[in-house]
Amino acid sequence: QLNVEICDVTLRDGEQTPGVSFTCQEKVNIARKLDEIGVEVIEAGFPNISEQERACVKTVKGLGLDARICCLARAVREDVDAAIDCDVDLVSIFFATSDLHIRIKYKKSREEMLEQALGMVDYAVDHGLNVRFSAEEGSRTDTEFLKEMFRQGAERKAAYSSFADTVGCMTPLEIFNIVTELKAGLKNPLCVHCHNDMGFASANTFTAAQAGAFQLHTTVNGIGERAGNASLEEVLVALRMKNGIERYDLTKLQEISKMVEEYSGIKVAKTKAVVGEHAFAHESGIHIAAILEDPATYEYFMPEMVGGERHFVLGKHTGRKALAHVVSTLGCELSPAESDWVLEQIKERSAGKCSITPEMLLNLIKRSKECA
Ligand code: HCA
Repeated sequence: QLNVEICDVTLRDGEQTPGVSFTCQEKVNIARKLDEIGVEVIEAGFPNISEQERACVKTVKGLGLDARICCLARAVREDVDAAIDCDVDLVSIFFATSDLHIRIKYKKSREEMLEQALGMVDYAVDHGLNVRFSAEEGSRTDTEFLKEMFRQGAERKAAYSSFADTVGCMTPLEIFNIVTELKAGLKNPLCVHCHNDMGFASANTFTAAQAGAFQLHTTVNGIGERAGNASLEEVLVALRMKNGIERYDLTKLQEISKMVEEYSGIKVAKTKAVVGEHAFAHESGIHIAAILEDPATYEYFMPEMVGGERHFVLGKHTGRKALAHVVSTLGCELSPAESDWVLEQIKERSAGKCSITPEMLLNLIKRSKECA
């Protein structure tokens, strides 16, 4: 089995989704649900951005959850002071390590930035904090510099080194290779933080774990800046299905997904893996006929595993068996001629892009008795 832990960053990076701002009560509800699922670390916020944010990180820390509470800090004194004030279990001290970011944002040399960041690692460690030493832009950073940064961070007692694919520019093979290389000389556990700009965030996160990354960053529904982050639900399902990791309570995944959808106002795509409305919906008559015999024919994992339900949808591809099944769930029965007539009506309506509601079906069943 892979040796991993989850650090869910919904309450911090997830809240950096344009237009998203959670109330403190919403953060508390999400944190409790993450804790019930068994997530090991919850990144609760960025306490130096406002008094309310700081107060809320303290509130989340004060809940006494099993999960450890983490917060974000730039490599500057006031951010680390805010983390100390919140008494978090882990502080992520980050700076952007790529030459592009160092030139544009900091206007300092790499060495000067590293010195400043290491000074903040020392400062946090001296104040009793566990530190995650985080390379924002790790994926576009000179590998030798990254190794040197992580080597020095570990020497200064950073508990973790963290690699961020900040602009989501990596493919699974690339992340496998870089994680393998970084891991080789590393004295502390490696974290990965993957963005979704090419749609690879969850795949990259899981692949990084296969290459030896320990702490995996996720957000519920994959929300986050731009195209978002790795999805908690996708990563946890992959850990269960591909690695047999049983300790997370996946039955709460649909519940937490709906909670975050409501609080964030960011609608989950119907086709989203694991939690989308269509994740366990079937329309094809061929598929439904097989599923009625054995759901494993067209479902890799069962909806119950993630707190979901299977749905059969009637439409253009519906066959006789599927129709008979759906009709029987409404307590009705159709003769072969009635069934053919209803099928014809369904196909006609779905060609007009009209979806078939249960009421519509009941009406068709009734009319079939007169028309067929
Ligand atoms: C950001 C920082 C970060 C990384 C944080 C971390 C990123 O740009 O907001 O590594 O802990 O995406 O690079 O979220």
